[in-house]
Amino acid sequence: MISKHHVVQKILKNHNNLNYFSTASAFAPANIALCKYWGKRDAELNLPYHSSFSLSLGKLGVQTTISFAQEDHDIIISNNQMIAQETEFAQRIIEFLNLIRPNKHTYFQIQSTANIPIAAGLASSAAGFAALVKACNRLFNWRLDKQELSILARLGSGSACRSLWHGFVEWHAGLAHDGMDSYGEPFTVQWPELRIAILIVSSQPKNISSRQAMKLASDSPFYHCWLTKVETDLTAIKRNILNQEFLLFGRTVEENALAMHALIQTSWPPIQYTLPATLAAIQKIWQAREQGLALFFTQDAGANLQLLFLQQDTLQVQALFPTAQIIAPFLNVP
Ligand code: 2P0
Repeated sequence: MISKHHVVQKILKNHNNLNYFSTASAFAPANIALCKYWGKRDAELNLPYHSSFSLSLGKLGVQTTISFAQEDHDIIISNNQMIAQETEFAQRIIEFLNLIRPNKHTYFQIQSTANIPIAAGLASSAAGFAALVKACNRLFNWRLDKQELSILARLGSGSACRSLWHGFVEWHAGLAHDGMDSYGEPFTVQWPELRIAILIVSSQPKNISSRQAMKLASDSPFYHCWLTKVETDLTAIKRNILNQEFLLFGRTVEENALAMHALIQTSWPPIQYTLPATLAAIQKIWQAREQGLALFFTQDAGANLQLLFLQQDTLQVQALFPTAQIIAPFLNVP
């Protein structure tokens, strides 16, 4: 098995220089998968069985500052709160810092602020690791390109490799054992009228992490069907974006989410992220669609939904879901 350390060494081989800055900051957007990543061929390197495709959330994401700590341990501060070392959150960051530490006596202070609704359970780890990798690139003056940064971010969290860009991003699964061909790539089509809304139906923490749940994925009797479906959906989603065919696009995205949840529900032990409140919202969406509203949803590994619609239907969506936070992912982003 190839280790994360091996991959980091390979990427940084010709990029080590001694001109460190004392502090560096970076922002990365959160991303919502439109064609989901579910199942790993290599759990150490977060290498997926299949490619996936996402939409970044514009200004919603994580801002991270990294500096050298005077203490003899790393200091992790998230949303102005010191995070205890033994928490899973801190451990995942420390494990990542271990990969890039110039020597074992160098420690860091990581200060991150997320402007994503915490309760949404949105992949803040994706934005967090992408922002951390970008900040490290500045701190150490590595001058890595975005593809290399995407690979480094993936080592922290799979979906983080898609958070290096705004807009649509495809994560190529790749075939190589060391994952050097598994990274994000922007799909550079703009869709300014597209809207995505975050609908929080429950702020309860989920009872199983996606990392844990994903380990069971290939035990589902439907895993091989999922692999076929993802391939078809990914091609269709890209075609629908190119043609700006919203009805076909929305349908494919929603089908893909439903298929992922069918997969999750048929793993063993079975997992259910959908709550009664999720189902009530889904039924409301389906009813509105029957009455002619072009509204679709996607659902990550959690109870909350993300709604997809076009600018022209904003008022109707607001009336149906007054608490949803609406994002225009292609407007006012650098
Ligand atoms: C995705 N999810 O494509 C899928 C869909 C959730 C549902 O990627 O173990 O935090 O760090 O590679 O990326 C969430 O899992 O998992 C995720 P790791 P990650 O966005």
